[in-house]
Amino acid sequence: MRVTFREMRARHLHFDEIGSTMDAARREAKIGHFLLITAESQTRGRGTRGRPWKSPKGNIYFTIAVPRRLLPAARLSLYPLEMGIVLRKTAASFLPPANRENLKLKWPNDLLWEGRKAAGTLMESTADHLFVGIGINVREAPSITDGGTPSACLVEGGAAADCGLALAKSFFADLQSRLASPALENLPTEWKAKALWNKHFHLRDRADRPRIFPVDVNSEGHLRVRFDDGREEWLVSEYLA
Ligand code: BT5
Repeated sequence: MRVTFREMRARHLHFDEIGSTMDAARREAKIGHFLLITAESQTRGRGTRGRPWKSPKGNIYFTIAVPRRLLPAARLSLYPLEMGIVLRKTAASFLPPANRENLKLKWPNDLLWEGRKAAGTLMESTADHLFVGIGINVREAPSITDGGTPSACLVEGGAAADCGLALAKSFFADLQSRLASPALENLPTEWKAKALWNKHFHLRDRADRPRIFPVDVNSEGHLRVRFDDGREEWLVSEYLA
């Protein structure tokens, strides 16, 4: 019998401090369960490609284990964009309505407040689960000294200083209900409507950190960028700072 999203069991574990919610989620995930691990601080928070994620108290750090067998392959390719859409929408619901449009996406799923990074997403997977790890700066915007995008926190946008845990739980519920519905056919269009355009970024991991402008996102979720000399390129995975 095929088990549907709505029949899945959900579990939540909360920690004051932890190494990384990604590792806890890997330890605790059980086949067929949605799992939410939340933490108030992390001692070994990580970003993509081994980069550190500063995780002081005052913010929220969480990982969701999504049972992989419920994710059709076709949906997986656009999953990073879909995570960004859900993250932006959930976070925006914690801001006063007048400020919500200032929350934008940076490809593929960073959350920007007034152009600075307020949340980042890390995706890892095993044969049974996809792990979606999110760090949201609620009260603290740590200083960024390693060449990454400058940081922001949601309190700057009017969020309540103590909303972190509620936000993580709300994202968990929103993600489950989103995944229970079919993927939107126009997902890239939906993503593009909420992204920050008309602003340059740098390709952080390339020699001389060339400056680019994001131009478009295609049906596979790739980003087209324009260099200062007019050249254009499609990016599949790359860090924009
Ligand atoms: C990310 O990586 O943006 C993914 C971050 C995912 C963190 C969550 S927290 C819960 C779960 N458990 C974990 O251990 N990780 C996940 P990336 O795009 O590679 O960005 C990393 C870069 O962001 C760093 O090199 C810094 O430049 C910058 N950075 C570090 N801490 C930050 C913070 N708190 N706020 C904004 N930027 C930060």
